[in-house]
Amino acid sequence: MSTAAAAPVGAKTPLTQLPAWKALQAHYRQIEPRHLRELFAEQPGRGTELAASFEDFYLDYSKHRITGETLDLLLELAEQSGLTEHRDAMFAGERINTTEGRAVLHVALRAPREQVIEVDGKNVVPEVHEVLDRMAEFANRVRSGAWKGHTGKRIKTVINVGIGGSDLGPVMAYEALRFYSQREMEFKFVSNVDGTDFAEATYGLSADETLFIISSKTFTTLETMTNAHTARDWALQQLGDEKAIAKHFVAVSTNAGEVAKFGIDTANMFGFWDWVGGRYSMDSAIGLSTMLAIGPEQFGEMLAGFHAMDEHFRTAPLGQNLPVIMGLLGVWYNNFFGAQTVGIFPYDQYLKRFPAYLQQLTMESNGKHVTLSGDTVNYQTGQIFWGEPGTNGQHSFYQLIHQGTKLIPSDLIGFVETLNPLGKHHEYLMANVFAQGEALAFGKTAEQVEAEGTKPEIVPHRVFEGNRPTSTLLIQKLTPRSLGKLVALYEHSVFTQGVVWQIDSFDQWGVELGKKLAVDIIGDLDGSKHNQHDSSTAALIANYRGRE
Ligand code: G6Q
Repeated sequence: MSTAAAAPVGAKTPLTQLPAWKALQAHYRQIEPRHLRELFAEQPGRGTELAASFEDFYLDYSKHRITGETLDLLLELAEQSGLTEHRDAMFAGERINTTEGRAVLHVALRAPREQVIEVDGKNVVPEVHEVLDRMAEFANRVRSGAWKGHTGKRIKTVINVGIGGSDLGPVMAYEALRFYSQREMEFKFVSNVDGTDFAEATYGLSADETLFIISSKTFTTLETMTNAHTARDWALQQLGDEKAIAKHFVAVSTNAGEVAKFGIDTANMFGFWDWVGGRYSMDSAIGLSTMLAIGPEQFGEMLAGFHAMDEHFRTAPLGQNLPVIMGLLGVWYNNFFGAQTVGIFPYDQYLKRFPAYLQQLTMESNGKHVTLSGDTVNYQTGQIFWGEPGTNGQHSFYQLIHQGTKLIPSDLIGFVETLNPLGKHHEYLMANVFAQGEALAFGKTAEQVEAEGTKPEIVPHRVFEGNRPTSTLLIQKLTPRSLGKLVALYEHSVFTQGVVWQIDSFDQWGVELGKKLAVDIIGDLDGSKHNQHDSSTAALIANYRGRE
């Protein structure tokens, strides 16, 4: 086990100098003019040949502008980029987050008890399970009503206070797994420093039935600490006794000192470690609200799903490896077709927060402009991820994907079984998944439009060029386990891309500057400071102050 702080794999050939990159550039010129209609006509078995599966996940990537050769070249690019070595370094606990000198071990959060994963010679898996066990004990007490609030009542509402990685995973997982949640309890999430978020979340609530989970890795984040103090005041105002805090506040953090200073008993603190990145932390104690909602057993199922996908990523040959294939297809469009964005369209209402979750995972991880060695990249890195659940998006922005001028490769995610069978709803939903993939790929020609008797001047407006690529991911059913696999699939896809782009996917320095400037400007707003600003910012501050 290495304890080195240096990059895990040796000096790199610049990406654009790799033989596979050059071959892909030449290959792109052959593929770009080709239409999916031709590619399908030429390869009768394409629909099943360009597909891969793992357990109940079936990934159809045949509607991509690729041939078998494209995939071979992309796989060569992954190999020449050292993907397997980087992957193994991550699983071995090496400090692959070089700019922060940290290991990247979210995979340890879902490792079974008996697995050994070492950081600096120490097996971290026992600590992971120790915290999971404490969380489970706490969750069982709250869920059963054994945990009583200050006035002896059971907890009815749980409010997670956190932001970014300490919010998006918990809220996404709660929404996704709401079907499995304890319905007598209500779960809310406060993240924004905008007081509206707190005010609306607590509107009409009784503090004596409310539990706050203050989730912050650092316990210093402005938004979370502001909301946490407001929550404390709100609770004290209703309960009128400092002793009540111990019954209504718990903390999830790596910073015991700050937790104690805030007034939360560290016996009610659930810890995690510096090798858990914020956006990779939903399996750590940051997932406490998820465990409270669905119970320890189902939470364990979710972790088992993550772990299953980890093992698939770690062991499956690259050409059958779902995260690798998805990651490389992203590279193909980003770096060769120049596609700027990726559409994420889950056809499941429970996944309504999944696109927002993925935005942080993908864009904070791979939105980088320098390589691991500090050189400015001369190619594009992270794509812009966005999306909404289907079918809603079809009645708004899909127009641009079908007939606009931009290429937007999209992921369509569907489930074979619904959790809420109601008449023919599910068949209609799934018919739309398949119809969209088909329409985007094959479009509608002018001849077809004319044959329908359309007036000649209207024909061009009704033509669909097609050749719009999609992946379709078909999963059996939305369960804690399949959610775990789904999230891990994208985590490792992001990793794959980061390795190819030679960047640090695990730091987030880009978040810092705005945070620091905001702290300075607070002084300008309350008049305690008179910082120098550019003329625009100075005028905005003056305008705001003049109108208060
Ligand atoms: C995620 C980022 C960021 C972080 C938040 C909250 O990878 O680091 O989104 O999660 O800024 O940080 P704290 O948990 O420390 O409050």
